[in-house]
Amino acid sequence: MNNSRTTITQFMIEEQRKIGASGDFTSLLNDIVTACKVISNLVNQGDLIGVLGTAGSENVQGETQKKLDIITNDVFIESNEWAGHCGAMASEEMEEIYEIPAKYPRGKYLLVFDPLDGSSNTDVNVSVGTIFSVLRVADGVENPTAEDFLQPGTTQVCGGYALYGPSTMMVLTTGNGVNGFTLDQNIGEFVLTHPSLSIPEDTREFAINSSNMRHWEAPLKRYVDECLEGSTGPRGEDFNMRWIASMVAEVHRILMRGGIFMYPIDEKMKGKGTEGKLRLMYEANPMSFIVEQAGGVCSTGRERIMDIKPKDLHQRVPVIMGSKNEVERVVAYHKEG
Ligand code: AFP
Repeated sequence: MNNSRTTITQFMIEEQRKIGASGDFTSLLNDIVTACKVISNLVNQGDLIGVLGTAGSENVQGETQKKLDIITNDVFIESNEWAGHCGAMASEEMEEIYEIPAKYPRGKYLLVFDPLDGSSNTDVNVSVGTIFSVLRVADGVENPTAEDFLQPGTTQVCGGYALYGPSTMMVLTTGNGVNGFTLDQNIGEFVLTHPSLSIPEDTREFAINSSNMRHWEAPLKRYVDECLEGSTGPRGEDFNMRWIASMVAEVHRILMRGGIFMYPIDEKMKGKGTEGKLRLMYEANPMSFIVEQAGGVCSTGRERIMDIKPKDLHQRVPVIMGSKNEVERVVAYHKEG
């Protein structure tokens, strides 16, 4: 039993003191934390409160929305619109940005979120999560537009996720390392349990949806083929494979014990004119910020994810992230062609 507890609020206030910040960001984070606690509770109650199943609508990505996609999106907005910290919000579930209603003050941060990533897993009771990213409103902008959100990942003030698994956890970075907090259900607070997370540089575990293998580009096929050949192939070692279809759970595993996660571009996507499956602003950028801060590497195979200047709020990108030496190997295979 751990009696010396640092709550997420205490942790953030102490960080804020070190850099002499105003407290605005800490207050925003508090509202995000509240939203994630509400979502954790909804996900946990599931069918007891009738929130599972599809809503009968599609989101901007053309994906069937779950009831929980819509409910959790509303929870995030309601928790973050009133306090005067946000200038505007953007969600994977909404085509347009969310403007802060005129009755509330507008703040200096832009909040970007995927309220329930991996939501197709909710009906089968597998871990899901919330992903969020905080950007700054540019100086002099009073009424942010979608254009103001189109900043590369390197400008993020914070990247974080909440994981709704056997425990509810929150993992975040503000550019000074990565820390993990576990929700203590008895006191209703996230408590620091995983300080200064770091991803091992080497791994023998990879995660990819290999049902898409026949559509992959040659460098990706080569990498996965070599892993599958194991001790009898060029790598000379056996590899393990995982696929949860829930990016938050996947990235969390990599933070805990290393690994490489890949959702690469494939011929099928190219045919449809997209550049990948995962969304740059809602998934790839915040996760890249976390993974890089923990010593990992994140790339599309051709460029660093956080260097991409977004062209569109809902842009998709190929994602290869995790343990440094494996991601660098995949990038090297892309260079060789
Ligand atoms: P959903 O939110 O629609 O379940 O998508 C989850 C996700 O964006 C990401 O979390 C997974 O890694 C990936 O998609 C799974 O994709 P596949 O179903 O194609 O394997």
